[in-house]
Amino acid sequence: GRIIHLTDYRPTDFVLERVDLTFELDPTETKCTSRMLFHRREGAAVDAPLVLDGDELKMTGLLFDGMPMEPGRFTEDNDTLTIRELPETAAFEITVDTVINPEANTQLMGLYRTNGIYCTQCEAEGFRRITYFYDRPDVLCVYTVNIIADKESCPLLLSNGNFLGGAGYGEGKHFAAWFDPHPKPSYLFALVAGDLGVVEDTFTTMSGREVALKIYVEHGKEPRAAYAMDALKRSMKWDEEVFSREYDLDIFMVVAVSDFNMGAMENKGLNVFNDKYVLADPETATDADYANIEAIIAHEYFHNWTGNRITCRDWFQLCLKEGLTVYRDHEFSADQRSRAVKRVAEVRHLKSEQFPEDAGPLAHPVRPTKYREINNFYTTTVYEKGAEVTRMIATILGRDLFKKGMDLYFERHDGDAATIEDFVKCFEDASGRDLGQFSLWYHQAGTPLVTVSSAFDQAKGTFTLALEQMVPPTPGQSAKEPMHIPLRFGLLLPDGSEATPASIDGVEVTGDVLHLTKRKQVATVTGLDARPVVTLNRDFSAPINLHFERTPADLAHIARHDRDLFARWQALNDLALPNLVEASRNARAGTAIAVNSLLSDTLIEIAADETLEPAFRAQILALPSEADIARELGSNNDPDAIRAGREAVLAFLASEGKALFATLFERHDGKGSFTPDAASAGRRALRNAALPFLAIADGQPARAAQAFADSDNMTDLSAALGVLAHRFPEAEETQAALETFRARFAENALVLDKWFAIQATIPGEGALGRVQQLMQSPHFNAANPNRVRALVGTFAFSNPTGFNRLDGEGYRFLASQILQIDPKNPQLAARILTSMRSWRSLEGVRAEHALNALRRIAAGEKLSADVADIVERMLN
Ligand code: HT7
Ligand code: ZN
Repeated sequence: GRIIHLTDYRPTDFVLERVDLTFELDPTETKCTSRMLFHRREGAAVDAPLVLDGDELKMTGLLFDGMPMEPGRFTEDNDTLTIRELPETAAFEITVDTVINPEANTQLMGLYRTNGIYCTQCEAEGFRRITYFYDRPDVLCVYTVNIIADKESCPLLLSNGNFLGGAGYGEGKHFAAWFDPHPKPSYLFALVAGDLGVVEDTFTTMSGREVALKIYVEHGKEPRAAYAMDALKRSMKWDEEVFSREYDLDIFMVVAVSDFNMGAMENKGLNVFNDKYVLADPETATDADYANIEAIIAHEYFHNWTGNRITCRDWFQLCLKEGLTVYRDHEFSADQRSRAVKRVAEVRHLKSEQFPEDAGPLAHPVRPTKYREINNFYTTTVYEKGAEVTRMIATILGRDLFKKGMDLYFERHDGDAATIEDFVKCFEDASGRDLGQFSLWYHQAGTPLVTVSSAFDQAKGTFTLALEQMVPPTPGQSAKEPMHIPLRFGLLLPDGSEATPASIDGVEVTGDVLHLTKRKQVATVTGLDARPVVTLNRDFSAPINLHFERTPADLAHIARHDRDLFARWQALNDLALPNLVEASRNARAGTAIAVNSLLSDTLIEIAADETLEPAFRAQILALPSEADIARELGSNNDPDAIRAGREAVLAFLASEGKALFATLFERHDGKGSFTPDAASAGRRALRNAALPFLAIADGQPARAAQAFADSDNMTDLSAALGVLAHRFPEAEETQAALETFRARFAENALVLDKWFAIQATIPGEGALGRVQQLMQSPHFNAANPNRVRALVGTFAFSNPTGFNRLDGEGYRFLASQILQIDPKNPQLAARILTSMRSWRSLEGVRAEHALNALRRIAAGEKLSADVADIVERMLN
């Protein structure tokens, strides 16, 4: 494929005023008629042709102002339809007829069928698989959609906007018409037709308009959509209260489908969801599932303003809608739950997903400048780092000026296809602050490293903090400029209270934010009686790596006393990580492993602290993962040694804290009526964080088996099954529990995905054989993306020792899977392949095997652009 550059952007030669679409649905021969009204853009060349996008289309008719187009006036090639000799100024109508085979569409882009339901996915470039069109985000127009289909199999006919009307249509058929008054780009188009159940409610907006809310799910699953509906209403209310955003149609619909490439899609007024992010009840969904549903329902709803009303000029601006909308859904969840616990979870996710991306061959700026396949840029960098960049604007400006900037953005750009520059300008204009240097966060890839040292002069009462920043080189960017890094900080005194210094010089400080802007800076703090302990990057105010040599005693002090709960978690993490790294080195060298007693004491003390919320204490007990340790080690990694070192530390903690873990496990017994709220979820989380330690201390599966038998909700049940499977894979109890679970949930695809994922993450050499065996199971379905992700994806992403086998079999297995998935669903194949993005940080033998596997993929015949792009970047 061709490389697309940001600098090549130019507007279309023609303006599309409106489009009328008519679909006659059929499983294998759907007819689509598109009538488009165009006029030549002012300033466009008088002989410029109209060039429309297409992908694998079969065109059966082409009209110009209602008359068949003469063959000499148009050309069709692989991906374009070009029409010449068009009017200089007058408006004209082009009608295109196409025939589509939804049944054969395994890519799940464009119009496809899933469980008998017709459904579309148009972002980023799926609309061109339906008809020839200006399939780009800066072409906005109003849509009328007519849908004709078999009445019996498709009682439900949905599209964007407001319902105009419907009627019978010949024998056994009917039709429905929809009109969306809000101009939109083609990627927000949606059509759904089929036979589904519905959950209905209403929402009265801030100006008193009543909006009909409908969530469509498979018949019989309606009760499982209640939580999603509740989350939707809370999202609508929150967006009014916090961002002053009101919904703008008479109806808002959500449809859940079981075959979907991503989480969900924000089509105007008609969101389409992976059913995993809609369906929940206590028996089948975990607390994590509930939290995800809440976040994703909110995310897609929030797109109505950040994405739909204000959209992107081109796909390079993807973070304009995604980074901002993730920031908004993070804030929503923080308000609905515990802010600190939510922040810990966000940072854990950022560090485990985005930091490795930014440190490897797939690193790219939040706003890239070139791409080969846009589907590969729906990345954690665009989404999660993009959200962190938005958060930093809020941190630098403060709450009120941030709100003023957002208000200005909505006012100034409503109805626009905007850019990141437009967005940043709103905050500059609202605050008067220059964000020029700050904007480097959008343009420079790589996680900045901030190195800090400190000194205290008792005689003078001054404290100095020397800060140095470095942004590592990334593909295509070798030299970097210093960034504007906002660091929330505090100075803790020996009694845990906070010092108020007389002055701070050398670095700009606003409130509790220190603005690092140069490569090297020294902050001098005066007026201190005692040496303070510096707490830095509170709330993870900047997405950086921080190297700050601090004693375990100082870290324990922060972990015990900081008023920022997040900083307390971070300090304990910073105390644990070097210990785990050291343990891994010892395990590799065959030398003795020791655990710092300050680590075990502080960890046990905080986990026992009843004044702290259980969810936070559960986060404290979840030590840095094997992947976290690998990242800290950086290179020449041996996943087996990392695991062995971490296991030794866990064993020590399990024995030291056994009494506490037993208390936590028993006290927070999950029995009783289940509610999915954050406080109840926190109690379950703490209990389930204690269980693995107990299993280690017990050395046998009885307690976990009992927990499995006693569980009355999916959170506890799957946690107990996970402990059994991961700690005692060969035990009879485990085999029995796996079979009980399978038999009980054999008809529930989403729960079976958990069964597959738990087994895919059983550590050690035997994992691959188990995964291969599971692929032979009658429950495995290679055509369902959720199932493939649950088994193959989870194995490659989340089983370091199983996947990174020394003999390279894990990589060879993945290569053959990628080559098999790619012809059917390139997006899915490309995404799973990114599990190998850190292959260069493996030790030599494994790295060599990984390289060979990647080469095998690269040599594959007829690779999709998606996979070719990823594999080539990983090899470069
Ligand atoms: N905006 C949505 C992105 C999306 C998508 C992209 C490529 C291929 C399939 C897709 N499904 C959904 C999701 C979101 O961020 O809200
Ligand atoms: Zn989004």
